[in-house]
Amino acid sequence: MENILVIGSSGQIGSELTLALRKVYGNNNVFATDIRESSKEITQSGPFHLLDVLDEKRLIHFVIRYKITQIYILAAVLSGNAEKLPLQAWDINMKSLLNILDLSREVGIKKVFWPSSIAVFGKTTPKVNTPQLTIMEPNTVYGISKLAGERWCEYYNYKYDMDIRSIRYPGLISYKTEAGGGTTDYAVEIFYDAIEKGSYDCFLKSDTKLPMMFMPDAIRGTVELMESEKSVLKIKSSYNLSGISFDPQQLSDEIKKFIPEFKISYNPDFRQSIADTWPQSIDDSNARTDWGWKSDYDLNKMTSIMLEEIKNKFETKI
Ligand code: AKB
Repeated sequence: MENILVIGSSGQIGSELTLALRKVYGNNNVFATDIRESSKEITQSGPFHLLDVLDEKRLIHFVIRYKITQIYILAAVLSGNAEKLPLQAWDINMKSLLNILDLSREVGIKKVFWPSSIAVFGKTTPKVNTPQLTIMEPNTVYGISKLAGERWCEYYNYKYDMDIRSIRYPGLISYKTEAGGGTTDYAVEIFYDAIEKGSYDCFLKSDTKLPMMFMPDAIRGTVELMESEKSVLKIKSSYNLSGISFDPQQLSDEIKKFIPEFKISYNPDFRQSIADTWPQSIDDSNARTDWGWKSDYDLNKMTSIMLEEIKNKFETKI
């Protein structure tokens, strides 16, 4: 039997991944934790505990008490926020991972999942169809912490023969929990403003093309990676994963197909210089070959679901 610990169940990924894991492993076997309260869907469908990943003593006590066998560590400070408080962000992003890696080695956790990001790439990386293995000189604190994290994951995998798995997520687009502090967040905010105000003032330039992914793809990809046989997984650091690539103008044009009067304006801020260092599209052939990854959602399908679901959200609030 598996007992799964999810750290960061209130965040954008955690709020959906926890529910998906409960479907696979059973509600009572997936322990949701965060430093803040999670949604009712999570707290009412299975165990939820307030837990700080930086509190090593409580963490180890928790893992032993609930006989945890797998850990998903999703707590992180994202790219935009990390630039505001670089040293704190580095501290949180690295300490949380290292606490889990070392605890997992000590108590013999079977599998660990840790999210990396397209932020591991930088200005000197080829921008189009960015390969799995390429120049990696990230120019943001978040990117530096993710690249260092990948190296630590690979190190623990080889040195201690552990099973730590990871994905370099593109910008994630979802409607259940809003993103917070990232550079790709515009692609979530735009849907809320399109419905609420009929317009959006974008903090990136119109032609800033970035790799993105609809959350259902990201969740399925994560579960599929974690369910794969260890022997097929050749990448021991983190897998490139590709969904949809688009720029703000293309997203706005797609929204206009559903809301013809929608208007977009552009007012780039500090996040533009972060986005300028990231790839435009990702080559995920290693993930396709090793564990059969394939994305399901294109721009049109994602836009139509996002608009529908966010409209429902506003209507049920009224
Ligand atoms: C961010 O924008 O910081 C994140 C990411 C691409 O990892 N969404």
